[in-house]
Amino acid sequence: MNILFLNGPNLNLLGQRQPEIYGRTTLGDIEAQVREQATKAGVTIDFRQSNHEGELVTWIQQARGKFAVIVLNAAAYTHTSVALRDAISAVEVPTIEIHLSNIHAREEIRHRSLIAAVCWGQIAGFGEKSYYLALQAALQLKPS
Ligand code: CA2
Repeated sequence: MNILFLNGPNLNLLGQRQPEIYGRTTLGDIEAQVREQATKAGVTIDFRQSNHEGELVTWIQQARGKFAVIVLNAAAYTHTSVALRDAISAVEVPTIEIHLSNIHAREEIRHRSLIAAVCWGQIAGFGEKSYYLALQAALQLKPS
């Protein structure tokens, strides 16, 4: 099984800015942990980050037939992107929406997710553990 982890804008800054909100762990640290856990579980992962909406759309489109599950932290595009929502709808690869922070407990602009309705489910508020929980969800819930 192959799982695609996608990360949206500014997540490359993790661990370097605003540690009070997003913690001190870098995206590279999270990738290393996810990779280790995936290897132990006998699955392969691809882990990518982009600050560009179109690149994320292209990666989602290209996931068809190559990945069993997409784990997506769309970052700020969560709240704005009809393009990402349409790509998730079209690709027919089960997609798990994740967030480090609990978006529902933050400013009102973050309460609405435009992608939630087309995702398999949402994991939010567990810091870097949101990524590890998403891996577990992908392993346990994957439809055969
Ligand atoms: O909690 C999450 O994972 C978010 O997807 C993070 C996004 C935010 O726009 C969403 O509402 C919730 C922001 C990612 C930016 O990450 C930064 C990390 C360090 C410094 C600045 C931004």
